[in-house]
Parts: sequence; C-alpha cells; structure tokens
Amino acid sequence: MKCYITGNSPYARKIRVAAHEAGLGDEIEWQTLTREERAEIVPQFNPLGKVPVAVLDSGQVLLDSPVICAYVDSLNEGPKLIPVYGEQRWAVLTLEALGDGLGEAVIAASQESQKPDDKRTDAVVARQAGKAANAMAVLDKQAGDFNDPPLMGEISVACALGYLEYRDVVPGWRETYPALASWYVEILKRQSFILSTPV
Ligand SMILES: N[C@@H](CCC(=O)N[C@@H](CS)C(=O)NCC(=O)O)C(=O)O
Repeated sequence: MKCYITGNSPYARKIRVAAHEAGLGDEIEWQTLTREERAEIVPQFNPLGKVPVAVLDSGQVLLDSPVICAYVDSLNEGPKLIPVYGEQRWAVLTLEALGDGLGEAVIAASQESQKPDDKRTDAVVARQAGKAANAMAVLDKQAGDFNDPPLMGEISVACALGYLEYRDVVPGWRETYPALASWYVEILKRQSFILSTPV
C-alpha cells in the first residue's frame, strides 16, 4: 500500500499515527508531497485533489482519512483502534468525526486569515474559529473520559489540535481548555505522535 501525504496535514497525520499504533508503520510506503507535487500527482487518484489518498497493491484507491484509517485498522492484528461492534464503535467514529470537523474549521479559518487585507472576510475567520472553540469546549468536558491508550477518536482530535497549534488559530487554547490541554500533553509523548510532528 502506498499512501500520499503532506508533512503538515492533520488528516494525513491520523493515518501515520494509526499505522504506527497498529504496528504497521513500516509496511506502508509513505510518499510525502510538497504543495506543488500534490497539485500535480494527487488528482489522478483523488478528483478532489486532496491528501491523504492511498493506493493498494491491487491498484484500488482509498480516500479519505476515515476510510484509510478503517482500512489500516482492518489489517491490525492487535487491539482495534475502531471497535468492530456495539455502542463503542459509534462513539469512536463520532469522536473521529468531531476531530475531523475541528480540523476543517481550523483549515478554513487559517486559509481565510492568510488572505491579504482587501480579500479577507474577518466574519468568516470568526465563524470558523467559533466552530473550533465550540468543539474544544465540548472536548474539554469529555477529555477526562478519553480512551487510554487512544482509539481512532482520540487520534483524530489530537491531530486536529496539533494543526490548530501549528497555525495558531485559537491563541491561548491550552489555558482556556485545561483538561483538553493536559490530555493533549500526554498523548503527544506517544512515539506515534513524535514521529508524525507537523513540518
Ligand atoms: N475529509 C478529508 C480532508 C482532506 C483534506 O482537507 N486535505 C487537505 C490537506 S489537510 C488537502 O489536501 N487540501 C488540498 C486542496 O483542498 O486542494 C480527509 O479526511 O482526508
């Protein structure tokens, strides 16, 4: 399996972390692309032009990150990152979706805020940063009950927070959401997160 990623995508990081946690990190061929390479290479596999995208040995293409993570977990012979049955499965997938949505809000706020003054709409930045803040307020309340070791939901949330911090979209978030921040400090110590720090 070959996986096309970029060095700072929170969605690509989910797959790197999941693969490492499942002990499969070395079995995937990682192709890290620059922005320009992404624009040139990725559309042949993903018409949306987005990473991550995976190409299996059979040639079958998988997108996007929740699907690729589920595929990686299907190869995982250890404890599953996505429970196979029951209520916990849906809780994990819902937390993964919340983490992914937090990432989307962060990307949208960051892209808008990088526009020159005459092209930027501050209301868009505020709206997206507000979504991120609302999500973090909920996650701050849930952090005490997060799975340890992390499952796919926690992995997604931590990757989104990593990107939020990298882009500095919600300055001071660690003080505003202390339970979430304490949990985040601990998860960052895992080898899977150290190896996938955004660049
Ligand atoms: N829902 C997708 C989101 C992927 C995504 O937004 N990827 C970004 C990088 S973080 C991208 O490749 N953007 C390029 C573009 O929009 O042209 C997933 O979970 O994989």
